[in-house]
Amino acid sequence: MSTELPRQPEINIGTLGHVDNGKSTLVQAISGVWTGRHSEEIKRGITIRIGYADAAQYRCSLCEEPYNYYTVPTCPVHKISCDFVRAISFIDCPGHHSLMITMLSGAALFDGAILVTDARAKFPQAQDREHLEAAMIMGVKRLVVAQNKIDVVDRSRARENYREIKEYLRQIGVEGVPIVPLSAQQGVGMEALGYAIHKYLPTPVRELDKPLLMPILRSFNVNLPGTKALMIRGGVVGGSIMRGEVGVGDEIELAPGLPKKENDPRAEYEPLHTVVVSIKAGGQSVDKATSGGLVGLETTLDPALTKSDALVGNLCGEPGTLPPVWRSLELEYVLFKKVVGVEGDIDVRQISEKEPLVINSFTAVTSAVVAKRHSDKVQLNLSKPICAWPGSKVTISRRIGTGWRLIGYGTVMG
Ligand SMILES: Nc1nc2c(ncn2[C@@H]2O[C@H](COP(=O)(O)OP(=O)(O)O)[C@@H](O)[C@H]2O)c(=O)[nH]1
Ligand SMILES: [Mg+2]
Ligand SMILES: [Zn+2]
Repeated sequence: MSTELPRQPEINIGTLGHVDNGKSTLVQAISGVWTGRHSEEIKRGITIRIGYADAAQYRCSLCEEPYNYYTVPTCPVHKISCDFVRAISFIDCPGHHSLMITMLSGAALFDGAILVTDARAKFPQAQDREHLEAAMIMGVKRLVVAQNKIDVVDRSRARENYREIKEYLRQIGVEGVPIVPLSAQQGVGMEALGYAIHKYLPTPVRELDKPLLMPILRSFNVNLPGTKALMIRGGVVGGSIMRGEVGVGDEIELAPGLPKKENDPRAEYEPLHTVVVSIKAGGQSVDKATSGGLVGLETTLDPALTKSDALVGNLCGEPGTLPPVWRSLELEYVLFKKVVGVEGDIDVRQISEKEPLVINSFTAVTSAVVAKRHSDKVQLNLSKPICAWPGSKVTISRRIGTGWRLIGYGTVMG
């Protein structure tokens, strides 16, 4: 079930929190969409890719605040039709601790976030902390906490856990965040969550007059095998618009593009220039799209170039306005004192020369080797180039145990 949206979503709300806390269940309870649609994810029961689900918010004029927000147009209590408030889009991040890198590429697109916690577990669990850190580095300023699974704890545990959450948020300097006790699975407390989303995750002011900037999160070949030449659709790229807008017929550029020698990531990269043929936003065909939700652009590119997520991590924008492309990157960096994404107390050791790291920049992920380090600056050789402005932030992850863990962040130097 996916309800028809009256409009393109206007805000991206990310989910944060430890695996199995109920992020995907919560998104499903609000939107009706189970984001782990891929067969492998269904088999393993965890979200692997970043999932999207859209929902509309409605307000009943007779229901009492804060229990007056619904995701259906008719109030289930009063059976009257509600006022449309706005359409929202959820970016559901993968839960598993080994998928931090994937989580980071989604976090770049969050306008606000819901931290989903498990009332049974002592807060914070390892990925609660790691996701919170990541969101703060990525500049996510607005947060709502969904204190989930209150159906399986007693009142005193629910209260104790509420205090754990409050105290931790205070310690890390995150103030004025609502904590909504609920059960996503039982659908209890969801109207109050709707109210908190409306009140604490407002739609940001958009820079519509700036040139288009859209980090790419998906790319596909939408043609079925054996499609006749005349019927072939151009390559499709999907992402979320950070600023500006895009219209059918617009010329766009994708950078860094693709390696000049096919399938050789060591080769020099070349940006792609193309034209937008059609646009999908909020599940509908539109002539123009702007920020909010996943936007799909059909282009005149050869679909072979966009197949199987080949262009994920590219920046899409108005030609000539995209940032420089870097193969070797100099960063001013800050490391955390402790590794946040693991249980226990592990110090983050200094970065050393020749060490392999992973860098996330917008939706791009690349492995890197440390070429040089002196005090708080590091020079990295990237396995794949990235497109980023001097001054823009990237996250730094290191292999610890079985996965890549967030250990700090850097600022691109010009
Ligand atoms: N008892 C209870 N179980 C829940 C609740 N929400 C989610 N779950 C269960 O917790 C497990 C993990 O949920 P999921 O949404 O996949 O977690 P995610 O890894 O954070 O996306 C599933 O078995 C859910 O059915 C809840 O409110 N109460
Ligand atoms: Mg999930
Ligand atoms: Zn009502």
